[in-house]
Amino acid sequence: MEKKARIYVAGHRGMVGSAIVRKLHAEGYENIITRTSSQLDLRNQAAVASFFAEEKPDFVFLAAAKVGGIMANNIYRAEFLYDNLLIESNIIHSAYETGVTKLLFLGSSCIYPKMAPQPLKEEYLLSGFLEPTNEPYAIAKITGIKLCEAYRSQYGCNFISAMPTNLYGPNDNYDLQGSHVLPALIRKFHEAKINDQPSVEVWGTGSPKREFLHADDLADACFYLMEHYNDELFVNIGTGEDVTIRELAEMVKETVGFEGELRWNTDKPDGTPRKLMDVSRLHAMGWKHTTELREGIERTYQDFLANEVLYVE
Ligand code: GFB
Repeated sequence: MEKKARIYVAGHRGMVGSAIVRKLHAEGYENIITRTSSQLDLRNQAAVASFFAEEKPDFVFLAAAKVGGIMANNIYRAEFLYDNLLIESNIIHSAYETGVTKLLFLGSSCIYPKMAPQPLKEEYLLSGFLEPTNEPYAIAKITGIKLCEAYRSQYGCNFISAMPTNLYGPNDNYDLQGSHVLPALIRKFHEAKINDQPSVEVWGTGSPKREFLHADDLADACFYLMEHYNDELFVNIGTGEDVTIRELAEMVKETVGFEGELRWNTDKPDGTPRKLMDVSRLHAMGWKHTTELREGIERTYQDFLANEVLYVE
C-alpha cells in the first residue's frame, strides 16, 4: 500500500477497527476513511453504495460487525445473522463495483465445526456441525469468506479473508451481558475488589479452553496480510496457545489483585470445548504475535482503569 492510498477502515470505533487505525497511523498512512454508524448505516445497501462511489477507497479493512460474547450470540441470534450478512454483503459488493484494489475481510474462529480436530487448520471449514450458541454468527462469517472467494473467482477481485481467534484489548465491550470472557472478568474482579465482595461469579464449568490474541497483534497481522498476502485461502490469526477458562480467571484475578473466591455458575453455557488455531500458515509467512497473555491482561487492566468512565456507563 502506498502511503497516499485511500484506506477505508469499516468499524473504526470497535476494538479491532480502532487497533487497525492505530497501526495505520503508526505506519504513516494519513488518508484513512472512517464513518460512524450514525453517519453510515452499513446495513443500508444504497447508503453503502453511494459512500463507496463518493469516497472511492483503494483498500478496505472490513472490521465492522455485530459482535459479542457467548450470551449475546445466543440471545440476539437474528441480529447476529441478519446484520452481519448485510454489512459484509454491502461492503464486499460495493468494493467490487467501485474497483477497490484490495479488501481484507475479518471472520472468527467460531466458523469451525464444534468437534473439529485441534488445532484448527484452515481446511476444516465446513467439515462438521457448528457450535449452537454462535451458529448464526458463524454462518454469517462463513458467508463473508465465501463472498470474498466468489468475487475473486468470478471477477478477479483481490479480496482476502483472515480468521482471528478470541481477541481482547483497548475499546473492548465491558457490558457484562454482551461482552466476551476476558473483559467481563476484568470488570467483575475489579468491582469485587473495590466493593470488598467475598466472591465473583464465573460462567460455565471453567474447563473450556480458549486462545487469546491482543487486538494490537491482530492489527499488525492484518497489515502484514494486506501488504504480503494475495491468495484465495483464508488465514488463521492467533497465538497457537490456549488456556482453560479456570486458568484465565486465575490470571485475571491475580492481575486485578482480588483475593476472594470464584463461584462457577454452571447454568451458563460453556460453548465450544476448545478452539485452538493452527497458525502454521501465518508463521510460515513470517508473522508471529508479540504480546503474551499475562502481559496483555496487565496492559488491558491498565487501559480499563484509565477509561473506566467510558467503558462502564
Ligand atoms: O468469551 P466468550 O463469551 O465466548 O466465553 P466464546 C468464553 C468462555 O468463557 C465460555 C466462559 O465458556 C463462557 O462460559 N465465561 C466465564 C464467561 N465467565 C464468563 C463471563 O463472565 N462472561 C463471558 N462472556 N464468558 C464467542 C462466540 O464464543 O467468541 C462468538 O459466541 C465469537 O461467536 C467469539 O466467535 C470470539 O469463545 O465461547
